[in-house]
Amino acid sequence: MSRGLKIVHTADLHLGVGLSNISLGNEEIERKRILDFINQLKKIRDFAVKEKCDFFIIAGDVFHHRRPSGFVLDEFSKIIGSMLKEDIVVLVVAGNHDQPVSKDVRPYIKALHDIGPKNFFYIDKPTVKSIKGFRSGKTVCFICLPYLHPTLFDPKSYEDAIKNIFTKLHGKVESEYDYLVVVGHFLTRGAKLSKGAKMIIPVDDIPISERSISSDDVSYVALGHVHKAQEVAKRIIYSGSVERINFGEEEDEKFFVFIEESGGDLEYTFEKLKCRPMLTIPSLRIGVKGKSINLTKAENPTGALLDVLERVKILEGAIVRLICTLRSDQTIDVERLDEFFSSKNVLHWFLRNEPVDVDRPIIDPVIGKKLEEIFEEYVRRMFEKKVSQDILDVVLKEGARILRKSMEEV
Ligand SMILES: [Mn+2]
Repeated sequence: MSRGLKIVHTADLHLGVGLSNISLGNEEIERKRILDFINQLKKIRDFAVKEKCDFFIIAGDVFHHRRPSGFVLDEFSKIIGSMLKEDIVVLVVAGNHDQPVSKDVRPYIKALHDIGPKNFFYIDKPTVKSIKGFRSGKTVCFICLPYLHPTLFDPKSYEDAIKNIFTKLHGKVESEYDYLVVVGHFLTRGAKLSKGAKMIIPVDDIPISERSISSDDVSYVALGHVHKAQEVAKRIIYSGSVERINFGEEEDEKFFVFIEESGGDLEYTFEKLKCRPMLTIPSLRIGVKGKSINLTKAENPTGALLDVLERVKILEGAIVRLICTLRSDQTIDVERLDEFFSSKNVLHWFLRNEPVDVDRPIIDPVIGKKLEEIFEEYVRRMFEKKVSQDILDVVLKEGARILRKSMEEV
């Protein structure tokens, strides 16, 4: 009896990150956190081995940093090696984090590819590749679309450029295959972002239509880049990241996707990954309203804060972010909070002191002007008569957007 084709699709492993944009400030905690991500990959690997999958697809962003540590590189290599031994084909299509910033630099992961294992592929250029699965004997033709940086294109025609690349690759597809699968790393227009994902997607990303990278004969589109798992459209899927990468993903559940051949077609299910809880206090999710815990009127701010915390359900192993508002003459007894949180077995907690009105424009205290105004003045002074009005407008608009974004970033 012939076996059906089986594929696992994951993406956005971001191995090596503790929390993106946030320093945990403690090596042991960082290490535990890095292991969280590695352990998620192990779980997915175990699933693929148990199910005797043909293909293990990673749709970009393997390592968080362009120079992963030896530990992270070795752990990844061991996990991949154990799948290769089981005759699983591992296909990695490069995400933005996998690509070097300069042409002269090579990504570490390419070294694994260059050893030349028969069933490991790292693809960093748009490529068509037909591969026969060892288990099912079914041939999958992969159209691989690594992340293509928008700055390499005219922003107005970015989407057309991607669409042309897809069409060109599609034209190269030979007829000898059982299923046609696209693997890509892009922001698509239909994608929903995690609640705080503004800070995860590169600021210069240009969303493209999911239709631009698919066609009717494609059985499945395996996407990476957006960290929230979702079906953008039928057969067009983001597996999402494997762990919550920062507080922007606090409310996300995490998954990988299991794809199985059924009646001449590919069906897919989201497989849930248990991951470490993250908790911002206050948040409506836990019934504590407001943007911050206002302690400015408390005589004993530590006591008042602990009163709030006593009412909250804090999950074991959580990473907790406290947002409080304190007067400059008030202090919090860190030792008492440490005691409280270690009694709850949290992995890590930290406190952020927010000004009372977090929405107010950011004023430079010396010049007394809004940062956006200062930026505009500077750009006008430097470039007003040197570049066209069109370019000036784009610079001002984009600059203001990046400024606002950087202010939001936590
Ligand atoms: Mn990405």
